[in-house]
Amino acid sequence: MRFTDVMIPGYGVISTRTYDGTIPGPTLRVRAGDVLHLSHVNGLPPNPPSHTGGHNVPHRPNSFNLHTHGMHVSPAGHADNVLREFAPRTADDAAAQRSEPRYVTSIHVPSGHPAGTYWYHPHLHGSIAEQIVGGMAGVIIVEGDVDEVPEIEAAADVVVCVNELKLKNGKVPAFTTGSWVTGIPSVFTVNGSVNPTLRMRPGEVQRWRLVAATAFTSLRLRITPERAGGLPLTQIAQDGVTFAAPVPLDTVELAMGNRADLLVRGGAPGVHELRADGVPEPLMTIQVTGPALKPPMPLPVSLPAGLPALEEKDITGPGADREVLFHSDPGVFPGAFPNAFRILGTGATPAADPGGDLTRDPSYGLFDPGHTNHTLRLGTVERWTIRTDETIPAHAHPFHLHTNQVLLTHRNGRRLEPPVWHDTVNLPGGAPAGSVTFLVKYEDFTGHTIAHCHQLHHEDLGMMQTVHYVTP
Ligand SMILES: [Cu+2]
Repeated sequence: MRFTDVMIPGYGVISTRTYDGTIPGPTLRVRAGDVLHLSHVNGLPPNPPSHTGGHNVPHRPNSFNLHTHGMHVSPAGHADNVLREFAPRTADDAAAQRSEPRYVTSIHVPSGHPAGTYWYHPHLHGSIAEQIVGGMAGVIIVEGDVDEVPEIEAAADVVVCVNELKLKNGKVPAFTTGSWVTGIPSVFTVNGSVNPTLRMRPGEVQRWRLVAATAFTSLRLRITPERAGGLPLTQIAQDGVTFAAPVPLDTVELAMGNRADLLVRGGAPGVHELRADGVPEPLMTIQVTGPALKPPMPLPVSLPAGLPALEEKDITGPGADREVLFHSDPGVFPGAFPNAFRILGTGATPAADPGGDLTRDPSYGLFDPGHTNHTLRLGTVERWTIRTDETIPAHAHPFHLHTNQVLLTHRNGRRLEPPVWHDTVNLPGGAPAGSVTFLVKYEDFTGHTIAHCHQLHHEDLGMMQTVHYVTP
């Protein structure tokens, strides 16, 4: 990881923190049973001198670590451990020309891990947003059963990684005020280019691995023009978990961190665009061109479901319901970051002064690395309901739990049929504000890790909780 000059076709050269000099970082391919060994050199400059304002403001912009988002792997030791810090050289180290520090990650991908599309990014509290909007994110593909479905095996395997960059004069500005996010428009790239062109033939089926490697913006994607027979979309997986059957759809909602695997079939020759609602420029242009495939490539009728479903009857005893509230208190703190982004309800971090003004309390509902918010016992099945009372329409709070996938059963009180596995579940703000309910079984791995809002500015400001997976 270094500062690198990167050419963004359609935008220009930018200077930013990268993995191996590219945006996105290199695509990693693994299989269930593999061990993923990664060596991380921190070639970034020394961190700025220590800051004021506590740990729930941006800090340590040149330290990082590694999160394998969505993967069911150990959160402990040298694996998917987001509580580690890969620090750069100190100013003294740099002056003495000591070598750049090296850190190692070793991740055992368990046998039986679902095959699908995952991603990786740094996850050090205090520097996540600034690093991800510089382009630090890449795709992890777990290969396996779904790839051997004949109709999918025949389809071109296309990564469509959407990165969201925040740039001023070709650089990511230091994250020094709370208005930083709203003050700079996002630049969206697909596989490192602004609006690249993808070609496909009439009748050809391609498999697109859509990855929302974004920090701030939830994407509601559609293909334009939408005339009948244009470019029909069929979803086969969400967040790395293959569906039991393909699902035709017109729009794809990807909150920050979500993935969707789609089968896309080229129709009549012509030009289409992949667009996100509210984003003025197309993300990608699709040219359907060349001789038609006759007959058109077929779509599968059934799929090898990535995970077995859970049901309400599996819930383990009383007390297995968690009610969590995402709540913000604007303008309550002194300094450059006046807004409090809190997680309240079951397991909330207690107030420093329980008798005082909770809206101004610097602890209440905010991240405290020394406090365990949720103790989760392996083998148990629980039901979580997450709500937001957020009234600011632009504030989406995607909830993300590390280590175990969650089965989304209800959105805004309405049952999903069938329920859908996720690792990140969006909670749209506005009136009425949203709620989601999911079932989750804690399996295989013990250790401390986190649950948090995947609006990563909120996360850096403390909208995060610790979870402790323990043996029963
Ligand atoms: Cu949030």
